[in-house]
Amino acid sequence: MTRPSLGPAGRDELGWTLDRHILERQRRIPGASGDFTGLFQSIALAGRVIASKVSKAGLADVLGATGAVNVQGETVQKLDELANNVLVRCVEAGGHVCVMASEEDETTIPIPPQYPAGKYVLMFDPLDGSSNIDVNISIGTIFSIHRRVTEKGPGTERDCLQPGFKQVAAGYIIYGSSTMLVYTTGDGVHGFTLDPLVGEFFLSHENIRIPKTAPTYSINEGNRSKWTPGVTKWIDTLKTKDAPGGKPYGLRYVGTLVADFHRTLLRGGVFAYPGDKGAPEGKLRLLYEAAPMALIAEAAGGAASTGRARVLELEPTALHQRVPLFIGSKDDVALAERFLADDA
Ligand code: AHM
Ligand code: MG
Repeated sequence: MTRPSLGPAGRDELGWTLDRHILERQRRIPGASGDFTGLFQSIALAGRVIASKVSKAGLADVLGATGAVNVQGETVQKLDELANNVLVRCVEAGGHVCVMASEEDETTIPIPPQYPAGKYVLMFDPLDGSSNIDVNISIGTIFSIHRRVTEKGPGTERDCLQPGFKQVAAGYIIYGSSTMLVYTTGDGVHGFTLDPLVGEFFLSHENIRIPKTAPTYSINEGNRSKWTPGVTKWIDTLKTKDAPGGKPYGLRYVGTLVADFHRTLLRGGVFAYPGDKGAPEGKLRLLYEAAPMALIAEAAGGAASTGRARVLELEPTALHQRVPLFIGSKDDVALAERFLADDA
């Protein structure tokens, strides 16, 4: 039987699966052990399981709260807990990671002693956008992968508290009108769409580049009374013809970081969750929200800032540390930084 020849990129009509994409990259690294590929496969499996639960959420008694409150003081939704458990279970036995950390767990998540400790560290927000779960609006999973810094044995918090530029890879899965996994290892950002019938992620968005600027801003305007003068002046300017391009910017805000970031990545513009008078450190968490998105933004040609500093250079001091975030098109983030300099 003859097989059709492969296309210019070495692909045929079967498409390019996530597994194959990662494997091809692994082969380019001399001496690669396959650990990273294995870890990625576990994360993708967790993503497929969570996507399947999310898509049936209204039918499967997984909506609503568990009655618990997490370390952040937020109500834990049943799907938060389910996604957290799925990720831990999918990854812990693989021997690829030495420790994990999650938005839902106060301390690091150890690897059970019956499994080998691997060389990577995985941190995640299992279900981002909790407030949108029960109303059928896009939610997501965010993940960040580091190499361990401790020598051997069980991983520790020290393995987690590394600056973002040291991430080996970062990505997110968006459970939207379709499920997509977007990731970077620092050189290029690639998006894969889940074919739910085949149960596989296929490459759909190769080498995503974020536009240099675009007329969209994304911020919770309800917090305006608490904003600093710099943030207020910046947003007010974006709404007038003094905005870049000479026309007012449009507003888009979902309230799920993964969804707001995904749109910003593909279309350009800027997403912001600033610090304010009540909470100068903002709302979003550095290690498993801001830093992974920052790695993706920069790898796509965009930028991520606290308003004063590059997110990827921050030295974390605590697992659940929060950080102000301005992320998206390079020129739009730079403009925010210029306005925020007034707050100094
Ligand atoms: P979560 O991880 O508990 O869902 O909280 C983080 C979410 C982000 O997804 C989103 O950008 C932000 O909180 C929205 O906050 P707000 O409702 O204050 O606008
Ligand atoms: Mg979150």
